[in-house]
Amino acid sequence: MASLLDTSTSSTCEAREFNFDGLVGPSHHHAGLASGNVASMRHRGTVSNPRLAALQGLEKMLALHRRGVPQAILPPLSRPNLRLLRQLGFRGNDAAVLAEAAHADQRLLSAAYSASSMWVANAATVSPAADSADGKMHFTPANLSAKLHRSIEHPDTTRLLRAIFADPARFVVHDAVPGATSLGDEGAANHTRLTAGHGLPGVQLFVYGGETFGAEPSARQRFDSRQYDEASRAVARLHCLDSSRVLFGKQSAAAIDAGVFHNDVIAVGNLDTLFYHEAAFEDESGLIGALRRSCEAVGFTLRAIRVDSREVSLDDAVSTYLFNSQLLRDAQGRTLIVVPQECLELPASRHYLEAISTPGGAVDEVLSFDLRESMRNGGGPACLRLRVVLDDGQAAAIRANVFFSEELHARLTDWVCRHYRDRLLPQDLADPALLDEIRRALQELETILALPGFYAES
Ligand code: SUG
Repeated sequence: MASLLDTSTSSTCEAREFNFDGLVGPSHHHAGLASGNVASMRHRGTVSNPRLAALQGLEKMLALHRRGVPQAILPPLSRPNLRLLRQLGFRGNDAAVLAEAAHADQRLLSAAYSASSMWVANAATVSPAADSADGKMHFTPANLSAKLHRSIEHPDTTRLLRAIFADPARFVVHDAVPGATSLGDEGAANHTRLTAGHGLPGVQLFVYGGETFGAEPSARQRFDSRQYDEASRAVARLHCLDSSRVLFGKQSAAAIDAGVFHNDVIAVGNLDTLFYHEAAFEDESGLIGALRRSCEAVGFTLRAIRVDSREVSLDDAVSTYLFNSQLLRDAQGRTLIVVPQECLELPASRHYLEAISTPGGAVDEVLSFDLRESMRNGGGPACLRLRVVLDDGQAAAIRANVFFSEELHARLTDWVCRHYRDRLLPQDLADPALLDEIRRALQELETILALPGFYAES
């Protein structure tokens, strides 16, 4: 078999990066569960539209698929998570458990019903085979231990990834890193891979906010870190990465306090390019210098696009999610930047995007999407996708019907329109009819996606 490290490989061995987008689940609502995430906190208790949320996500997938960007889908996890509520001492049949939980604390019910698995950038960290000493692709599901509603995701995420990436000769899906606060791991949202080509060896940058064995955060820090250095280091070891091609960088405390709860709110990389705000890292020049040297050692030159605060302030970066964009190369080799429409509504980010997309600029085209339902919970275009580099053999080994097509889009749109409500408030979650509606929907979904039994086991 030709090695992926071989740049002269035939086209059958050429690797492409797939964006696996999270399909928004039918219980999407705004519960304000994520302190440190200013959009989530601001929209607590407001009415959501799960149907629109799912359709907005599908619209983005379709548009990128039509541009020739390899696109796939990850289904939502089963909700409500009754296992959580039973573990917390609520008893009786399912309806009784929901009623008791609603009576005790509405937020527990919201946690059990949260559709947060849609933000699949937090599902796992992924390392392509080209970077791993054993020549396999590695996944480590994120423990998401910082927030209750997210900490319950990883057992089912692990099952899901093992069901999709099932071939043990090609894929390794690890267990999540143990879930202490000081081992918090939030997955690919804090991880960027830089490379000259998706199938070629790359440099992996892990960004953390907290230090497992460091001092307590100073009293001046407003929000806690969600990603810890030792969790990132564990993932790098699990993935059999070459330590000379791995870097660990610290987020700036100012960024976390401004609402950068994941590094992908302030930086995004693609191929040889890192697009970031000057306030992203604690030691910007040290980190970018080290990154440049690592990229040179692998054989390519880092293209760093740095945005300073006079161009776009830190607060504007957080409110527009300019950096939570997807930087993509389309089938014609053009560079696209996929942004939420909020970026075009604020003059600073709009002017910035206009400037970089003029002829000869860093990008060829700006694509904006209305993702407002997800944005109200702090999830932009980049949060909604997990990047997975696959060569033809790896792609062929995936039996689930998760690769995007016009047909899959049509089937999922029809499925969403038949099963999803168009209005949901946190207090509606106590309605036992919602549980039945969601169960029926998910049962049908596992057939559409050829993932037999996935929801039955949840
Ligand atoms: O973990 N929001 C998610 C948003 C995740 C965004 N992901 C990335 N940046 N990659 C979070 O904070 C809000 C749920 C609520 O409040 O109902 C929430 O979980």
